[in-house]
Amino acid sequence: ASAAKPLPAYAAWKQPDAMIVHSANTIETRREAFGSGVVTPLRQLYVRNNLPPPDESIVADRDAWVIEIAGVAKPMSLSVGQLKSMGLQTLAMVLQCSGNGRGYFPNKPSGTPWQVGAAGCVIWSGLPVSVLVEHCGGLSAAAVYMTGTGGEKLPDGLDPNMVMVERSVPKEAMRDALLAWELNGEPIPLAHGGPLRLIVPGYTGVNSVKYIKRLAFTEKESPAAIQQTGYRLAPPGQKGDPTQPSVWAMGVKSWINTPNPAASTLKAGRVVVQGVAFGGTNGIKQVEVSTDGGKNWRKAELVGPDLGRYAWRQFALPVELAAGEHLLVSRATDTEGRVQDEERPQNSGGYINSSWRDHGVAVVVQ
Ligand code: MSS
Repeated sequence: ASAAKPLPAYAAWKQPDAMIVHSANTIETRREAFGSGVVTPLRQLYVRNNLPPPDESIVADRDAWVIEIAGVAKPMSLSVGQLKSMGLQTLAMVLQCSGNGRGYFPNKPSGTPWQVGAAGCVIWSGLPVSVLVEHCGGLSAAAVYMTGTGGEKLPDGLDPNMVMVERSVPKEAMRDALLAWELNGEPIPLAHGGPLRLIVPGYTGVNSVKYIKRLAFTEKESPAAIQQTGYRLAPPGQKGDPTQPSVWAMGVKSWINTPNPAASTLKAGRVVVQGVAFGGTNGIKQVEVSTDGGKNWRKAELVGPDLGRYAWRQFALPVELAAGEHLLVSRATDTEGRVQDEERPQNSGGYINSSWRDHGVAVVVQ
């Protein structure tokens, strides 16, 4: 086996044995490191950057960071210090990379082969975008999308549209969106988008733009490649293009974290099957567990605090396992009755894999 890659400097404070370092910009939480608390500790939270993060100096004076607001009746620029005087909301949310679960696509799409760990359930505090919009006199009549621009310094000599992180989501997504300055009760670390991050709850990670420097309500989607051709559900073998669906809202998903063969060998007898389940923009109604690869199902118990519709729920089911091989799987249902898919959605980017079959855990009991 090749030696584990070290954590990059900007994320050196992460817990090394909890993480899989795919590259300096793609760092995954190990399945066995999720633990059994509902909130993912920051030292265990995954990191994904499309561009290298800006210099640490941008978080030296957090309140001085300025964001430009456009596509509203009264466009303006506001500092984080000013935003803090305008309102406050806190929400728990599953932050999940669009490509989480890509590692289970058999055709190996290009991109990081994430397993389950490009996700976490975290708590953001900041100003509701709806309050900000009201402060700015309301949306411009032409607004269709909410477009956020990342504050990275772009490499010289390249067409900005090819590299910049600028994402558009339907303007309706502003309903519970935040401009956040705090994560799990701390100023947002640079690695996770401090000093200011757009939070679009229920949508995949790429839509929550870090170090946001501009929020615009636009008539058209961003011209950036990351919007036009990236993060599109392209049929297998095809390139992304703007006619295909954009990767926006997340689907119903669950997976088992323990038992996990990577962490321990199992003795016959009672084990508690535990994991997490979330519904994207909806809460979770129930989770079923199967120890025979989906032939028979039993309802698990939802445990721990319910932190709201955008958070994940933990589930647990004690089962008796006999010696032999077992395929443990879980299947979630959201509050609107949508059931987690059995199969992955085939697409060339390896996005939004919510397949319960792919996320099963094979255990050998002695
Ligand atoms: N933002 C910015 N500005 N930049 C970048 O790069 N990335 C994305 C988001 N945001 C970016 C941003 C992605 S892609 C993701 S996932 C996320 O972020 C992550 O987060 P964290 O905090 O974890 O790192 Mo996929 O869909």
